[in-house]
Amino acid sequence: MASSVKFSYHPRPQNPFHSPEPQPVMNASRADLEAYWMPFTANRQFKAKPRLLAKASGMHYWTPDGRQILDAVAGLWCVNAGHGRREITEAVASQLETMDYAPPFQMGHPGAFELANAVVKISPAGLDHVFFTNSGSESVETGLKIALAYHRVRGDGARTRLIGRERGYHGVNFGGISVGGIMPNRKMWANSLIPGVDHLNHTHDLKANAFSRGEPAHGVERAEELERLIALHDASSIAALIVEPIAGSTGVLIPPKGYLKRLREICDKHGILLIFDEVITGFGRTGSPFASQEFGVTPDIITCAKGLTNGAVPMGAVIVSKKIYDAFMQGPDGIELFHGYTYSAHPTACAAGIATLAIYEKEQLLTRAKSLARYWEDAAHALKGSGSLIDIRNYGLIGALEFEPIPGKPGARAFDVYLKCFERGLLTRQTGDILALSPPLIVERSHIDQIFGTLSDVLKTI
Ligand code: PXG
Repeated sequence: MASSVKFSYHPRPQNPFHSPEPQPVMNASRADLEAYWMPFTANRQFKAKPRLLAKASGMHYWTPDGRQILDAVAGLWCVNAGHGRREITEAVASQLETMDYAPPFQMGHPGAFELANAVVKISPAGLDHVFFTNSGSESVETGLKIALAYHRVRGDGARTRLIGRERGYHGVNFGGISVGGIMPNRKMWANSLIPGVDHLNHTHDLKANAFSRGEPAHGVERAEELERLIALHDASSIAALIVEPIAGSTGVLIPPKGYLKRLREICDKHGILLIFDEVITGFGRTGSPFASQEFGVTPDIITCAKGLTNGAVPMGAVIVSKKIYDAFMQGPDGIELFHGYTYSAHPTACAAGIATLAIYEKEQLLTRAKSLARYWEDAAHALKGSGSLIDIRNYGLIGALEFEPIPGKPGARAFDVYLKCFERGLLTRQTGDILALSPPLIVERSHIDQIFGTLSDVLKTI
């Protein structure tokens, strides 16, 4: 049966920065939804019963029929300064009017250099060069390519092997799914994954660590897996290890105490580069600008995206150490890295990034999670005991609830919770039987109360 979908907000409001009143523009039938092949979505299920968002401001979305939805996931871990920030809109509009596009190869524009400097300013000491991409996935491919090329330009070209981790998510391109550790993202392309990749075990251990607050106490020994893989392959064949400091997509897996430090030590001992994929943890999510600073472990390369532009314009970045950059700046003058994108450092994205970082600084948002972390943690753990919960975990302004799966129906319970939350005006993110939470960093205590109050109500129904 065709369902009718109303898009009741005018996509281009008269006032360029805010639409005072919703203006109906179209009614879409089921057929109108067909052409768009939605990413990471159950298309048929969705199109039979769509969930649409039409407007956003601050901590909230609105559905086309005007229902207000509290955003407990910052869009998709990216709208860290909250929705509809006028400073970003104005910067983007003004950039488009001044110069819409500039070629990034053998040419530059001021915004690219300004944004790179602004990123370096908040990066861990020693990470001081920035390569721009258009997404987290491209940042990962770029980071892996830089790591491989780094060893080669130094005359250590036998280091071709990459190490990832089970349950790691590094985007959807071939390098990223190869080092990534999510079965459905890999199995269709099993024969096309890049060769010479191995994986550490993931660190999730419910038996030892369920209901931990912050970093779990048990599991530092899992870092020794890296020594085992080195013994198997020999360090001289390994270029880099890539891990998310906190694994986001596979359900918020917080690193055990001391684990990341130990990985750094082992990498140092064997000349292996350490890449932190901070696409989610970057830009204030943990209470520091990057998780690297939060956990006191400096990688050689950081990959990031999302919060860099507050989600307003697609953009990613790869931040590398001086050691790495300098290794390429040797030999005869010429192109040092045969890599880049038509839209690397796109002027519009740079304008959005500069405005975003200015907001973060002015409002101290990159450390705001620290001051709210305890309140957030207490509110999350107050749910303990209700609704089939087998774990609650948290760090900074990240949280996750894990549910006992319904036998034979993995993911169904958390999806049910996700749908019921949405019906009650709360946007969360479901992955397997885990519900992830990561509100914009402008979140207030009253929003936190509402998030966990709604969850508490929903958990009584499952
Ligand atoms: N690395 C990490 C650590 C990510 O979290 C990417 C790379 C890829 O970024 P792009 O911009 O190419 O999507 C991500 C993306 C979820 C979810 O459900 C998380 C992401 C994407 C989609 C869903 O938590 N993170």
